[in-house]
Amino acid sequence: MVEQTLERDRDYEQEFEKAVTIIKQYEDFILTTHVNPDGDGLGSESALCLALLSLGKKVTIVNANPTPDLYYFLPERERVLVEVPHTTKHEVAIFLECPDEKRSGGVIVLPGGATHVINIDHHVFNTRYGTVNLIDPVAAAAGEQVWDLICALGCQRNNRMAIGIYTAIATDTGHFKYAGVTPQTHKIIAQLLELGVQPGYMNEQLYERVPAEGLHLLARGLSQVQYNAQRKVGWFAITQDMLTQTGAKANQTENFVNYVRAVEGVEVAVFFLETSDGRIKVSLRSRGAVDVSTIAHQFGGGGHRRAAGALLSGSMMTVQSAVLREVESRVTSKG
Ligand SMILES: [Mn+2]
Repeated sequence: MVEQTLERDRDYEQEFEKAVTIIKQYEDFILTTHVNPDGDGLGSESALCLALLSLGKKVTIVNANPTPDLYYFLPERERVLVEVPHTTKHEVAIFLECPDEKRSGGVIVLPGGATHVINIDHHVFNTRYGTVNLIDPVAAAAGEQVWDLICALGCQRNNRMAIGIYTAIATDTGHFKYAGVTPQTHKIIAQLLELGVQPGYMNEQLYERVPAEGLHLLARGLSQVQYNAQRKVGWFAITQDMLTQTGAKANQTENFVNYVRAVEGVEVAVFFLETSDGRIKVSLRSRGAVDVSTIAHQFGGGGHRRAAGALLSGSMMTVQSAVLREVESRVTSKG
């Protein structure tokens, strides 16, 4: 199957200029990203916050969920508030990779939550809810778009900003391995290294601080991986009981699904996580032939062609059978 060609919005350049003008003009900013924030959202927030502060702006960061322990090395992370809904009005709201405004978890309510809304995203599905919309599915991470913006703002760039952008791009590309990586990705990374980012330090922060409990939980999960008859679909689940028994935290499971996609022959990997409120978080990874974002969409979630997810109500059994049935049918038809 031929993959769709991804393109930037046609008016991207104009919208980009508008964003730069607004940022230069206003003083009071609020930044947010999607629920269960990841390295791209948090790293972009960190870098953009530093850039805005360096221009003398006032910056508030509000997310729907706390920052996972993994990202505690990010500059300005102590500034992140977890407050839903956030009721203080700000002049400019910047949404980082929220395909629609609700993905922020209701942190900023639109319309009316801010005078200007800058929507920065690299997802294909985006409802263009901003007063300015920077939508670029060619970007490997929203961090690439944010770096362009920081450069255009003319502020003094530094190592602390570079750490956020490096984190954003590294985590969204599986450390520069995935299909979304472009020459532009590496050009940006080169600039970040010139600002003193140490790849060894970043690797240690991002991948070599795995808590022992997390490794134990992974071992438990992987011992229960199942495959469909053709071995093209692989999956496993982590329950609240398994978390309690191992002492691991739910946010330590972020990369678990990738171990299954790495199995030879597997087209789609699925990971099911029982959340503390009894819902099931589904993570989907594809090798590329199957577009898992459309599957996630069908279950109320979203994401990218190769990486997507959704949060479902229902028992582990019901959710597993519904999702796996859909995945199987797509793998068979290569849709
Ligand atoms: Mn992203």
